[in-house]
Amino acid sequence: MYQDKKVVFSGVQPSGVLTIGNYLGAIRNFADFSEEYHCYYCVVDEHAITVRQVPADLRRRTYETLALYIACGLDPEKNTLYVQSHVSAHAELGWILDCYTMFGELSRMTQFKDKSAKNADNINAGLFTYPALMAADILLYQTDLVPVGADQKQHLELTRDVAARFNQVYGDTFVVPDPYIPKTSAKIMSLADPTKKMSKSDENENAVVRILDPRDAIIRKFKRAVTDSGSEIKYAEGKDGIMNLMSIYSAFTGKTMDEIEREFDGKGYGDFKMAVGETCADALAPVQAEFARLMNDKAYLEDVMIKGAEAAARDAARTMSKVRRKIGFTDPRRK
Ligand code: AQP
Repeated sequence: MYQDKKVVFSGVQPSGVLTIGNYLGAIRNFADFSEEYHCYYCVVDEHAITVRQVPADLRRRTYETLALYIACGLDPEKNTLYVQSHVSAHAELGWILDCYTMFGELSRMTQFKDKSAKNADNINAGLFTYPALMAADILLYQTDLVPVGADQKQHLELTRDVAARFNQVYGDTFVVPDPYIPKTSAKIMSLADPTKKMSKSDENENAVVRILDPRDAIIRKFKRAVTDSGSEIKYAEGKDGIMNLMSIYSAFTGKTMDEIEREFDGKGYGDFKMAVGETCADALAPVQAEFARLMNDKAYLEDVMIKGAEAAARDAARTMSKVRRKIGFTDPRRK
């Protein structure tokens, strides 16, 4: 779509207060692309309603997620920051792609299986077709690269399959995007059960460290993190809890696992957990300060939302026009 630059798209659901999983696996990396790519970063509220949300909370978290984008270094002048439901083309292309996504493919999605197990009283059609809407989000902007955590890899593969299928039937329509998954922090695990992904909607507050948690809460949660009964700080099988803490420490400090093992040689889990907690709290402090400032300026956030949605809608319209024509929808206004 942009001859001068390649395109990056990513999104975060305003389905809870974001965790260090969302931060290290996704948002922290977004700003790295701002100079070289044309970037769209979306607050995906339409995805969030696949799980029941309290309307007032959803509204507040939408503002919070946008403010966090900016607090994490995304300059609205250099990135298109907007809210998914403000650009109707997402839902429109989502429906169309529903018709090019197979029941069998959607049935194999592990996120659907996990989320339907967690929300057994609300296994709605949107939860099932979520990946087709995600494909629409990405393909609307002719995206080349999608920075996401490892949990989204399967959805990205489906997006690629849907794009290739559509292109095969109608000729080149969509760019087939590649995922960008960070090496060190692609999957931050729960502090209460290190075999499970850390998730913002987890009901156990001790399992998640949130970007906005106060310093003492961050340190307390790391102190309580579940580890094995050993005492050595080692990146080794059977030590899921320690491996997770080492990944978090490595992501914040840039140190390798070998360096971390040497740094804590002869020290116990208590010292290590304290160091991880303090490092994490130090790293998040400037983000929290900037977030607080932005949340006091609702008019600015709304201005960003409006301008972002206008720009995104303009760009999305180009893809929509192509798609509509190719699949055979009539357009009597087009001369
Ligand atoms: N634990 C994680 N480690 C690394 N990356 C993660 N991401 C999420 N959890 C981790 C990445 O964060 C981005 C935004 O995620 P999302 O809001 O679209 O939804 P999600 O993947 O379902 O995240 P959560 O926190 O688990 O939300 P809920 O609890 O609402 O389902 C994505 O790039 C994701 O990979």
